[in-house]
Amino acid sequence: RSYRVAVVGALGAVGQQMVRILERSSLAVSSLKPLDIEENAGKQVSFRDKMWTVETSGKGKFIDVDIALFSAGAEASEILAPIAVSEGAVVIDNSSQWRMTDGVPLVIPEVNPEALRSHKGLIANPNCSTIQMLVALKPLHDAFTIKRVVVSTYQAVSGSGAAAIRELREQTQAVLDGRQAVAQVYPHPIAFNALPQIDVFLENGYTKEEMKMVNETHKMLDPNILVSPTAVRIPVFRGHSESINLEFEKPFELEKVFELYKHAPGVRLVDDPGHLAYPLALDAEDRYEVFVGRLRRDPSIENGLNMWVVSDNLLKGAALNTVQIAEKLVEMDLIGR
Ligand code: 11C
Repeated sequence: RSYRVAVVGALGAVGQQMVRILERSSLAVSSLKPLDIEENAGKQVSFRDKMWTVETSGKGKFIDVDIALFSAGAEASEILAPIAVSEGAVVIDNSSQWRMTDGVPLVIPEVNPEALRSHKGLIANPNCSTIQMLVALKPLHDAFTIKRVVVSTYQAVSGSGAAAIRELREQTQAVLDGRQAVAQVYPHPIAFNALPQIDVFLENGYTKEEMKMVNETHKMLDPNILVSPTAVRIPVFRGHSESINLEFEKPFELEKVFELYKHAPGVRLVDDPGHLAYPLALDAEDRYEVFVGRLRRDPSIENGLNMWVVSDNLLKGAALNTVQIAEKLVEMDLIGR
């Protein structure tokens, strides 16, 4: 069987990656329908040696679609995802709109694929910083039971989309030229800076990005894990890095952690301090894996571990995980019609 696939937001930073990842995947795609905002209608998208014309998204556009990959933002998704589902498509949504809604599976294929079985047409793709953290945490939680996570993120500007990528480039050039850096996307200059704010502040003093890491971890991995997050934007174009401190319930051997990571799905271990080898954002670009390294026992508590985790936020953090969910749905025979 082959599938008719739509990509909503096909010309955005993540949407373009979705088309590329889909092109490389083994999914049998009989047609691609790129959908985007009105001003992009009529543009062409190349997919598997053919050009496909961009149309505006809206009512009636999903009647001939089996799988719709959404990356058009939460507002668009709120309106369009229910329309697509009612027209018979299975929607995999990359926005934050539906992630915490009861009855909507939130899925990382390496972590909780079984949650897909209960889907009712809509599946949510998690936040990028949560995805890479949980791919790294899952094998350790299974082995030693994680009690508490303290995580600090170092996030790339591409997480905020194409305008933020331009902003970092322009501000960097301005500073090097001795001109004033103009901030538009972020509330402060991002060039040569580190901003301890990602997304808006909530009443509890945490940002929305930080609370996504808490809530999504509880929904996908274990509601009993305590999560203490700080999310920081840094002047890197692509690839989120995370410093993660774990406290386990059970005692553990460091060698066992290395052993687990040698075989963990979706993980690539890069940990050779003798040769100055550890995960780097620059090395993660355009790669599918979650890179794990700097593994070391936390000397300040009994069963503690420190680590450094890096992944391409546009791929495993977004487009790749979405396509992998589609592949999993097909593998598990969960796409009806
Ligand atoms: C960032 N994590 O890097 C965000 C981007 O909830 O899908 C993704 C926002 C989301 O800014």
